Amino acid sequence: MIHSRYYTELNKYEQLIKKENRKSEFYNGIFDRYENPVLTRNHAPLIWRYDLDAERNPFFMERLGINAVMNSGAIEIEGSYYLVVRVEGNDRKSFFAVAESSNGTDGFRFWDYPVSLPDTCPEETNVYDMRLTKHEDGFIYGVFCSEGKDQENSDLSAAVASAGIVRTKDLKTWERLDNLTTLHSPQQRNVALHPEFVEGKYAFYTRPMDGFIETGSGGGIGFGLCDDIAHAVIADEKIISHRVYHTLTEAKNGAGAVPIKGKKGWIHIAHGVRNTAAGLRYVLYVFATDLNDPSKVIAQPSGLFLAPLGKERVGDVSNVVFTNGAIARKNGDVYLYYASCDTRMHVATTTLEKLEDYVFHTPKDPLRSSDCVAQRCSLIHENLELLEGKRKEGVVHEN
Ligand code: M1P
Repeated sequence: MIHSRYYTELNKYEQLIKKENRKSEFYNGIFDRYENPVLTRNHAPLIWRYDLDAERNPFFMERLGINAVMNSGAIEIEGSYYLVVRVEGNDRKSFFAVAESSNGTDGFRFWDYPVSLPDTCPEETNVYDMRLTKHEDGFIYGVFCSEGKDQENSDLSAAVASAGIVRTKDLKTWERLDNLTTLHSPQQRNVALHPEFVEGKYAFYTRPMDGFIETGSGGGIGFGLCDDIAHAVIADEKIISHRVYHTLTEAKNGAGAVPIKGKKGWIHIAHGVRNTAAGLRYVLYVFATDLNDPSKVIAQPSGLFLAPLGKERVGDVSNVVFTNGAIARKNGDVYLYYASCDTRMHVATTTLEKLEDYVFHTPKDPLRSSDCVAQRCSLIHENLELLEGKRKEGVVHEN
């Protein structure tokens, strides 16, 4: 018999899924934020968490709880919005699950079963943060972090991260390919596959790291080519977005959503990390690369694009926003999916036109306070002149 409490919880669950999500009051002209997260751990279906049988579960307890839903790959297929979500169980292991919405901003509902990845790596303890690439070869690729214990290090927390690769056509059946090998980098995380061939090869954004947490000599977001996606080996990585002293990328950075093809360049929405007395702070930043040479940065606006705000600032790993998925629609709308604090998923919406305006017209970071003041004073001066001109004309407010 099904436990009677199930129906109460189901009612709450359905109310949550059906809750409309509206644009919030937040304004910066660049993107819109939304009032509610698009996914929380409460969006995990009841059948994932409870044993519904009243005899086996007389107190209707969660048997397999879900702790968080976060860092999701994103893709549009035939007008529907899909997130391949990193779901973290109460046991701290992550897995992937598909959540689907008809409008991209609310109504996300998980499919009944999570993704069952082919279990080809016995050393793999945890998987997370899948970037989805609709590649011109016809497949949808998922590149994710495959993590296992560092067997050569007696420190219990020592781990090794590498990039796992899967491909699918329907998000249901997944073929696992070899993990990526990078000849000059011992560890990799935040790897994403570029959607087009470059010089006839598969092109990856990488993040070379010496260790599991610290990137060490890994200088930033890398770029490398490989011939065979089924046995991907990158011999050379070129750093394209560097870590820079006293900027938001000082501690580390990493590729985020798979780059979006604009009119003037590839738009990259990445994350940058700085260290603070309160721990690491993760924000998003944007840069553009050349349409013909995606390894060449052609624009790099100053500063952060999106930072944790208000309720977004608190969670399992506070002061973090992280993206690994965006959807750019044919009509120019862009849906950026980001997680806050490794806890929940949000959406921000904008357009490709606005993103390009942002990336190509936001001033560069002058890198020194004195130059930043001069940069700001120049903006203030121009604005005051404009306002003064209008005042002389007798115009107080313009609509
Ligand atoms: O906890 C914040 C993020 O930390 C890692 O990102 P990075 O490799 O750049 O430090 C990732 O594990 C990511 O999942 C997590 O959100």
